[in-house]
Amino acid sequence: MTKASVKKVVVTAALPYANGELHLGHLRSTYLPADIYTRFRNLIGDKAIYLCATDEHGTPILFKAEEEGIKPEEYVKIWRKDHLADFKSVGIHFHKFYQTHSPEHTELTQTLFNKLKQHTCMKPVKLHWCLKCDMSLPDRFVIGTCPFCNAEEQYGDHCEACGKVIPFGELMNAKCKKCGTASTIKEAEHLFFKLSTFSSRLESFIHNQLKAEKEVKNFVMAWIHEGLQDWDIERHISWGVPIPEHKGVFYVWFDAPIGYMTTLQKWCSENNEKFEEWWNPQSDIVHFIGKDIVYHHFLFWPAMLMAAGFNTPTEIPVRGHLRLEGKKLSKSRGWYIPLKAWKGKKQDWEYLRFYMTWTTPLGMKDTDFSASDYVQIVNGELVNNLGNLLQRILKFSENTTASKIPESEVGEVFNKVVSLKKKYEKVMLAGDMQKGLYLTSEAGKLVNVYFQAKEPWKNPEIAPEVIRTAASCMKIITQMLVPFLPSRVEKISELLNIKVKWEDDEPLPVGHILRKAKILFPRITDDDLALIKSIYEAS
Ligand code: B3M
Ligand code: ZN
Repeated sequence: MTKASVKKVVVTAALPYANGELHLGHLRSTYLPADIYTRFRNLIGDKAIYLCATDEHGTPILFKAEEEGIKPEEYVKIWRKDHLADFKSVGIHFHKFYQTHSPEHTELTQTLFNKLKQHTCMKPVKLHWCLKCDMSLPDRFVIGTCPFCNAEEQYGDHCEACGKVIPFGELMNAKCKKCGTASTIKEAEHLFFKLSTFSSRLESFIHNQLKAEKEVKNFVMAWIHEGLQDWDIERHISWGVPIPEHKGVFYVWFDAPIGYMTTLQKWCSENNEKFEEWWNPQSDIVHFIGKDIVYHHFLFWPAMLMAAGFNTPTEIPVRGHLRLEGKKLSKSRGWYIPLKAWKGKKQDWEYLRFYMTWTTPLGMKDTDFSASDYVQIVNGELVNNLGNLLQRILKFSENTTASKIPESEVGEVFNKVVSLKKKYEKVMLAGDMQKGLYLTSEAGKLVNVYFQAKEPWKNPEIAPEVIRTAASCMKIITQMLVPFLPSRVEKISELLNIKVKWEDDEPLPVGHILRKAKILFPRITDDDLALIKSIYEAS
């Protein structure tokens, strides 16, 4: 398996707002699959970088900073630090993690705007206005009923129930979020991006170019067919990227995706690389997102790129929401698992990665985190299957050949494992980490069955074949585990005394020395289960 051509791969994950705790929902839909994907692309010999940043503008942040009586600059700094520590605690490795409130980002946003200016225009808008607070009420400052689906308690810009973007002033029964006063309408003029003129280009891009799940594409196509509205990109608040030659700042969703580029530019400047060599039609540009921001990534962002003369993303993998023990997450009610709590309860972050991947399909389907399911899956599929296999191989060879790979042919099961690895490469390239993990586990099961069926402890004449075959299979399985369990893989490699090389499909050489067995995968205990449940059950 040698690589025909090395691709440059820019992997991004949706930029987390710098205004609240990260939890397992974020990890599962976005940050973990993107991390695994990047590690996989590097494993197979591509040049992949994983970029992210805090999304620091917008009204919610301004609102919360005001509530806490600190400057928004100070406020986002606190959360940026918090996010970075949280990501680290579960092995999420970014090549660069930057921020949207930065001089580079302001400059790039304004440059990009200047390039697409001819696709903007001024239009009259109706602003929600609070007479009592004497201010306009953009986005999160106003709350009311969605004009499309009648869901109540929605913010002014985006309905969480139907996923649609709500045009300015059209939220119904609107009230000031701060003081509850019914809003009045004020006429004004705002800057609009002419999204409607991109309908047919977007349609063909999504249909013919973009790699994404069919169900997501269908969803987006329906929006296009209903007719796209031009997009109000101007706000009058004191926090954001100033619009050149205008009074306002950009709507946060205009500048946020440009943060992907800002971070790439920053990484390039720190690593002696050229932006144009990474953001171009030959490279892969892959945006990992959760399903609630499909509209922004499939429509606004590609249209902005087309308008400004940049190439569009190659692929947008989307994943659904996480529930907890069958119920919707609720931060206000404490019904969620913060990343911090996982670490706080001293739970294994790689076991978490394993479980989250095992239970997360590609596509919009929502799935559940259940503590007892977690224990069952990890103890069954990882500890019993893969962990015990490693243990068994090392112990048996220690007792039989003093840990030396003996002279012998390799059993047929080795070829089967190598062919599973080939399937794995295909599904992982298609962004389906769950299937990749299933194939890895299937390989482990095959080898366990082989070991068991041969009964080498009863049949010494077969022992050399079993040792060489099983240990060689374990080498291939270790390669497949790299993206999922980066830290364990280092330890397994030490025990097998190997260096992971993806293109190496050979059995271990005769005479190779294995190390002594060590427990790398302890079982999750009932105490652990109780600790995990204590994170949310008291609430
Ligand atoms: N900050 C987070 C969200 O809506 C938002 C993503 C921006 S990605 C450019 O999930
Ligand atoms: Zn008010």
